[in-house]
Amino acid sequence: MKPWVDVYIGLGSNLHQPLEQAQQAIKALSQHRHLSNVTASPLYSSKPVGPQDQPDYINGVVCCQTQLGPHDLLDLLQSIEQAQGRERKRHWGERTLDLDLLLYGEAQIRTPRLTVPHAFMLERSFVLYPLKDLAPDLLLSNGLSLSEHLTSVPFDLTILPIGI
Ligand code: A4P
Ligand code: MG
Repeated sequence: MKPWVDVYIGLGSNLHQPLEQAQQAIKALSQHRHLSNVTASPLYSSKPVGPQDQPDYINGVVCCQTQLGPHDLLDLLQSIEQAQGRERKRHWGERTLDLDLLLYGEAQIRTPRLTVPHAFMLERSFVLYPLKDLAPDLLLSNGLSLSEHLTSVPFDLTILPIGI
């Protein structure tokens, strides 16, 4: 039997009814037979990082367990992006749905298709604050706990009311 691994997935959307896109992605992850104990953070609205002439984003983080290997999990995430009409216009630009593999257990992965921990996660409030909602004591790759690291990351998000 393969071991179950705790994984964290970042969600982002700023096109075609982003809130519905995020909720639909959470539903797809929750119902997937290869994922268990799927838990979603609250959702947040955030100002775009990167080009500023694009709509605000909806962001959140999902935690779950899987026996899939990291590349099979990436395939699964990309298939959900495709199913929701994956549309990307430019690098760091607007997109229908972005599912990033943030953490795969404690693995450090660097292949042509996959960098884990996600390359920019330590700099991004829209990843770190929803991650803290799920796992405040998480130990980060810089040796700090998530809560310690967040003392130097300004909170610049708007939390959306629970239940939407
Ligand atoms: N890839 C490598 N590592 C990973 C990983 N850990 N998770 C590869 C997922 N994919 C990973 O992805 C390109 C390739 O990265 C994939 O095929 C996979 O093999 P992509 O999402 O199609 O690429 P992209 O659009 O060029 O950008 P990238 O670099 O993924 O963008 P980011 O870093 O995801 O940033 N502002 C706010 N407020 N909220 C956001 O969510 N998102 C972005 C996009 C920019 N600004 C934002 C937000
Ligand atoms: Mg991405």
